[in-house]
Order: sequence, then C-alpha cells, then structure tokens
Amino acid sequence: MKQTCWQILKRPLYQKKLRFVIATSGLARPNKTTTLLVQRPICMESPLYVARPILPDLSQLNELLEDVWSTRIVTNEGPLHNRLEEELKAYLGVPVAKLFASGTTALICAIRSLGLTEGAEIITTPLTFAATAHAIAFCGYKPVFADVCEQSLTLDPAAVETAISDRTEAVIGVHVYGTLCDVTGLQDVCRRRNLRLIFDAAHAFGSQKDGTSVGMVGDISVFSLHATKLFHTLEGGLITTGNPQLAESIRLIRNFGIASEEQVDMVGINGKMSELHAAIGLLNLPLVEAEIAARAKLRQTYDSMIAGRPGLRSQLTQPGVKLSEQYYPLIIDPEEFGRTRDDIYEEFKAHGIYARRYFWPVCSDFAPYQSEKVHSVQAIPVVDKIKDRVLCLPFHSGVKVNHIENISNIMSK
Ligand code: T4K
Repeated sequence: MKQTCWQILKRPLYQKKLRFVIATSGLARPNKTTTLLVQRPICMESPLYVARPILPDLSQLNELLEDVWSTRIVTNEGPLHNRLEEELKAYLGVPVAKLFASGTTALICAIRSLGLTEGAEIITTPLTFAATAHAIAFCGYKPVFADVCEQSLTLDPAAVETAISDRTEAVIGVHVYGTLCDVTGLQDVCRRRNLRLIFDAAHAFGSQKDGTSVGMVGDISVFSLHATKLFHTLEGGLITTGNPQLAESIRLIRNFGIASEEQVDMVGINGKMSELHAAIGLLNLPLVEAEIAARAKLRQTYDSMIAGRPGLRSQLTQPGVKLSEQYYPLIIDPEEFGRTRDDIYEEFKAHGIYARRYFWPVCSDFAPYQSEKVHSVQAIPVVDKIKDRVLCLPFHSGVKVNHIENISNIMSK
C-alpha cells in the first residue's frame, strides 16, 4: 500500500531514528523546533493552498514601473489606474468601473453612496466573508441576516421578504463561491418594497448571465481584487454600476469627498488604488482567460471525482451562466457520506492540503453580532445546516495530477 510521507514520519521507529540523527549530527541540538519536528512531522511536499495568485512577469512589471518612477505619479487616479479602469470596463462589458484599495473599502463606499437613513437595516446573508457584514456595521447600519436557498446557497428572496421591517432600506446579495444569486427574485422584492440592492460580487469576476455582465445587475456590484481572487491587483476592489449618479458619488467618496481643490461635497475616505497595484492589474488581466480555462478543467476533474458518491455535491449548475471559476465548494452530508467535513479537512491538512471551510463560522456567529442592537437574525435553518458541510478545495492552475490523486485517495477512504 502506498504510504504518505505523513504516515511514514509518524511511525515510532522513524521518529526514534530522527531523534537520534538530530541528537548526534552536531548540526542541530535538540531544541524546541527539532522536538516539534519529531512530534509533528510535516509533509515533505510544498503545501497546496485553496488559492494561488496568478503573477505577471517581473520584467514586464519593471517596464511598467519605469514610467511610474520617471513621472513620480504613484497614486491618486494616476495614468495606470485610469487605464486599468478603461480595460476593465471593456473586459466586463460595463459602463462604469471604479477601482478601490480593497473589496472591503469598495463595499463601504458603495453602501455610503446610497445615502440611507441613520439606523437603517440592511438584509444580507450570514454565509459570506466577514467583510460583507462588517461593511454594513462600519457604515453605522444594522445587518439583518436572512437564510439562503438550499441549492444555490445564496440569499433567499422569500427569506428577505420575511426579514423586512419598517427600517429596512437595502439588501446585499452575495454571489457566494461564484454561484449567482437569484437576481430576478431579489430585484423583484426590492422593487416592490422600495429597497436598494447591492451585489457583493467578490467571487464573481467576469461572470455573466445570458451574456449580461453580473456587474450590471442591482444598483451596484462590488468585486474584490485581492490576491486570492481569480483576477487581482494584490490588494484591490472594484465597483461597477449602470447608474451614472451613483458612479459620481462613489468616485467622490473614494477620494475624501473632494470635488475640486476648493470644494468638498461629501464625507469620504481614502479608498484609492495606487499605480503599483494598477500595474499588477494591467499585467494580470491578459492572464485571466488561461487561468479560467485551467480551473474549468479542474472543475470537471473534481466533478467526476465526486460523481455518484452518496453524500457529496458541488456547486449548483446554473443554465446560461458563465462561471467566474473562483471556488470549488464541496458540500458533504455527514450521514450519507459517512464522514464529516471537519474530519476530511483535518486529514487534508495532515497531507499538506489546505482546503478551507468558507464561511465557517458564519457572520451571525461572530462576537460583534451577538447583540440584538447590532444585528438581528431571522431563522436560518439552511445556513445552520450548511455551515458545517462546505469545504472549498484547492482551485487554481497550480493543482496538478498528483495533488488530485492525493485528494481523491483521501476522499475514498
Ligand atoms: N466579500 C466577500 C464575499 C469576500 O469573500 C471578500 C474577501 C470580501 C468581500 C472583501 O474583499 P477584500 O477586502 O479582501 O478585497 C481571504 C481573502 O483575504 C479575502 O479577500 C477573501 N474574501 C476571503 C474569502 O479569503 P483568508 O483569511 O482566507 O486569506 P488567507 O490569507 O488565509 O489566504 C487563503 C490562502 O490563499 C492561503 O492559505 C494561501 C493562499 N495565498 C494567500 C495570500 C494572501 C497565497 O497563496 N498568496 C497570498 O498572498 O481571506
């Protein structure tokens, strides 16, 4: 039987030999580190992470930065920044694309741009990254968590309807893992109940529904351009909107509300992206299609790995949707599969495979949201069930055949 390096290193005889070698080699006297090595052997292969950033050629980056160095315009809507906004408009097929220092700053500015009433409630999903809920609270509004749909794991329009109070003024849907929200359903509720609608599209870069960019739905869409995202600028964020008035407010809020040297129109923050980050974006954008193709192939491989296995399912297939290929969430039913998500997560980890339990714990479980004053939760039975079942597998072009074999072997036990 083929043994993993972890299993070999765990064998008592091997550990005894290792201790002896360390003690007699003279290279290292047994200390805290070597003792730890003996007690907790690590896998020899380099770790396999859930995400791996695409990176441009360093010499190309240098070339771009030479211009920046010569002009010394390094930030504040510089030429590379503006060029990237134009290129993103074309790539995404949107009329407005505004860059930010991070996805979180972009979310904060998007929420601020709506000009909601003090103390307003914003309904969102608890099954998301901390940033979604935090952006709401940071702006002084109250996050209200509602349940998700069982199949898509995105905000359920019916649950939103139930969660609406006389203080509700907006909804934030999240295209979680890259699965699109029920956009029509959410738009319908928001139109009928006169609510603003933001989409947190951090996982949905480049995604389309029936040929329309995901960045064109709702009032505003917000993307993360963090290193862990398919397209990234190391750190960064992006807002798209079809509403020119909102676009202008968003641009002002990003730059302290400054309209001109003599005029400050609104309360704003520093949410700007630097030229260095924009340069990375300009060089990464042409690399995105190849990364998408590699991930699409990997998705097929993972799909066939779990096909016909009771208790395992993956992301919902949505007709007419061009996937962003951001994550590969595996959903594990412990009763049917016979093992829990956490059991598999730990075993992966022991083999140097760092899958992630996004998004556990869910936002409604966070300490700052335990008080009714800060947030409220409607019944969230689907989230309560699903939060212990999702495991995002390593999903990028660095995942190779031997990794997949390893993953498959662990899943087959
Ligand atoms: N809304 C949603 C729905 C989001 O998911 C996010 C961010 C946001 C809003 C806010 O956007 P930003 O303000 O972040 O732009 C990561 C990211 O930091 C975060 O951007 C992302 N969502 C979240 C889902 O994932 P962690 O705590 O899981 O990151 P970390 O450092 O553990 O990275 C995951 C793995 O990626 C590492 O194990 C190794 C690999 N990695 C990571 C980094 C940073 C690399 O290979 N290279 C790197 O430089 O949050």
